[in-house]
Amino acid sequence: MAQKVILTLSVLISVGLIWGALTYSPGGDRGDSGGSFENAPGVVREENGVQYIRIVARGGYKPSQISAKADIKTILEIETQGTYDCSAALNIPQLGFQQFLPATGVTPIEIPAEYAKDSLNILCSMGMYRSRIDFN
Ligand SMILES: [Cu+2]
Repeated sequence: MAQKVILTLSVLISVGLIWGALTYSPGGDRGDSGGSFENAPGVVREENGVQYIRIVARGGYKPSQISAKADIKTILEIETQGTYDCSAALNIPQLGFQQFLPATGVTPIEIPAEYAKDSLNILCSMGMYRSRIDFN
């Protein structure tokens, strides 16, 4: 009888361990929910009721994930730094925006408040490099 109890207990413990291992996800994997995502300093700032988002385009877009405030006039500042790769061929499909950026400089792109919701994808013309802004 005692053996049966011990067997049942060890089965329960094993199941618990396996379940734990399967459902454990190391920090950083937050899926698409945004919410608690922390931006690096200097990426998003607000001045006089306008939100500014700074993205560096060079061999990709950095940062690749940005959390921003929704429903506020937003200006993307796309910074190029001797950018000769295709991240200079900027494409923001949801805004119908497509432009070649200067190799070096800062290109401001206005996002009207009504577009500052859900998420916005920043892509190179081929869709190989990308960044995503989550508005919440
Ligand atoms: Cu590309």
